Amino acid sequence: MHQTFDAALEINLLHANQTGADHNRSHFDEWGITCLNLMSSPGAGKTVLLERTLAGLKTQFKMAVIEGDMTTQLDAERLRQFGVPVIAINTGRSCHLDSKMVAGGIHQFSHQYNPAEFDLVWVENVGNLVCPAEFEVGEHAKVALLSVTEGEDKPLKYPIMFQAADCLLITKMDLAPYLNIDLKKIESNVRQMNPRVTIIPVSAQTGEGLETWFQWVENSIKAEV
Ligand SMILES: Nc1nc2c(ncn2[C@@H]2O[C@H](COP(=O)(O)OP(=O)(O)O)[C@@H](O)[C@H]2O)c(=O)[nH]1
Ligand SMILES: [Mg+2]
Repeated sequence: MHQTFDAALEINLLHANQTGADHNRSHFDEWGITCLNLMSSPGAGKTVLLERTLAGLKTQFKMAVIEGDMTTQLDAERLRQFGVPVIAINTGRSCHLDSKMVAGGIHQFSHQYNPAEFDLVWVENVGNLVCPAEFEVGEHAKVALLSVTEGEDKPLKYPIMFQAADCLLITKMDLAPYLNIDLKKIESNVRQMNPRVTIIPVSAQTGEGLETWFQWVENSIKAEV
């Protein structure tokens, strides 16, 4: 009985969220902005990757960030040092951003800046390998990060995230030599969940794979204009 009620509630919740996400996307489309949603477990390297990406692509694209964290402005403050608009959203007890929260961020962004001047809005989602994959926020593509320290089995244990991803970054590749980790196994587990995903091994520390990642970002922007 309870299960039926919970399932109906969840369907309604996701449906309302989807409507909001479509609305957010229509704003981005109207302004010619591509929106990319970064998702991973806490500490996989989203903010450091964003730091490297903001620095690496700043001459090519005008970018802004919507930064989701349960509490604190710590990541937002780190990213503001790169001279881009950063809209911080604190989700409180919620373990993911939803489309309504991001709508609030978009509202703030479009009042403070001229959105038509921007090419790319990054969303850094709350660190969580489950819920963010289910709640679209209006992004054009989803980027999941899995660090080499998390183990080969995570794509099998958290399938929704890996099924939803358009691009999967295997992060912290510089640490791989120190770990007992089978990279081929990570890749085949990811492929088992999602045969069409683009997989890019990267290290924000050494710069490995970043050119390939930047190229993927550039192609996503072109695909949307
Ligand atoms: N060795 C190494 N450490 C990294 C790399 N990327 C991130 N880190 C470290 O991982 C920790 C978490 O990174 P952060 O970007 O804050 O992760 P987030 O929680 O996903 O945003 C920090 O101590 C980073 O310095 C990397 O490529 N190599
Ligand atoms: Mg972060």
